[in-house]
Amino acid sequence: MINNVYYILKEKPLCSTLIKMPKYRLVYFNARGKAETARILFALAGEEYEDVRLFPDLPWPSQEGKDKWIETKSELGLPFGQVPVLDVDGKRLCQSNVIAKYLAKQFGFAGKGVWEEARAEMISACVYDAFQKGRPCSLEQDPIKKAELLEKFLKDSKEIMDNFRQILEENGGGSGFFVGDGITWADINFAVRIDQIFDRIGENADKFLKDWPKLLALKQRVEKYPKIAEWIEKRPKTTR
Ligand SMILES: N[C@@H](CCC(=O)N[C@@H](CS)C(=O)NCC(=O)O)C(=O)O
Repeated sequence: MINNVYYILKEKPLCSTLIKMPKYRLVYFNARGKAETARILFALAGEEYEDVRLFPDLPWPSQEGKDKWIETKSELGLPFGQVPVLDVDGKRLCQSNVIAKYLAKQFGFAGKGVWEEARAEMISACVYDAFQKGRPCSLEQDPIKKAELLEKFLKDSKEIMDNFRQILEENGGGSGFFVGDGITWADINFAVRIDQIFDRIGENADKFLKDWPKLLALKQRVEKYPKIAEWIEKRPKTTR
């Protein structure tokens, strides 16, 4: 029954060699949203996983989609009733940043040592907070209130971008990454989540970032990693 609502993007037999590889399954809606950082980490690491997308044929947001979600979610075994959920050999994790950090540690993109790991986590938490601020605007239906919320979000975001710029520049001048000397899940989170929220509010993240050229260059650096670029090219095209 549950399998009928799943869209399995890739269904390949997992490693059958002598080394037992963990079997990963990532469950989310048919959107980039809070699952995309994890998907990019899988792409960057070249790791197999099942990209499970719930109700790909139902429009979202719609009453039909919401009804189907309420009807189905109790059957999915979600630890706290929300997605994304990562299933690792039948054990489950929720919370997008926890999932991303777990995968980053598994695949070597969490930062080197305790301090870099903590900095990457700090930046990811700030990315989450910064872009959650766009949600009221993205959900508002009244055009006048929406315009007011958009103005406030863009104004608040300018201050936050200055903070991100400063943190980036503190790390060797700002032409590398947020933490250490290589890409971490913090850079990926920044690049992914800014696109996602700006798309949701009908704005363009790259256009907005023109006033912070080093942040724009960081985003483009992340997107140009060959394995990431390949995933961006082939992933399902979704509006959010
Ligand atoms: N803090 C959580 C929030 C998860 C969340 O809000 N998930 C939404 C989808 S983006 C959800 O499951 N909504 C359906 C529901 O709450 O019933 C995270 O980062 O994973």
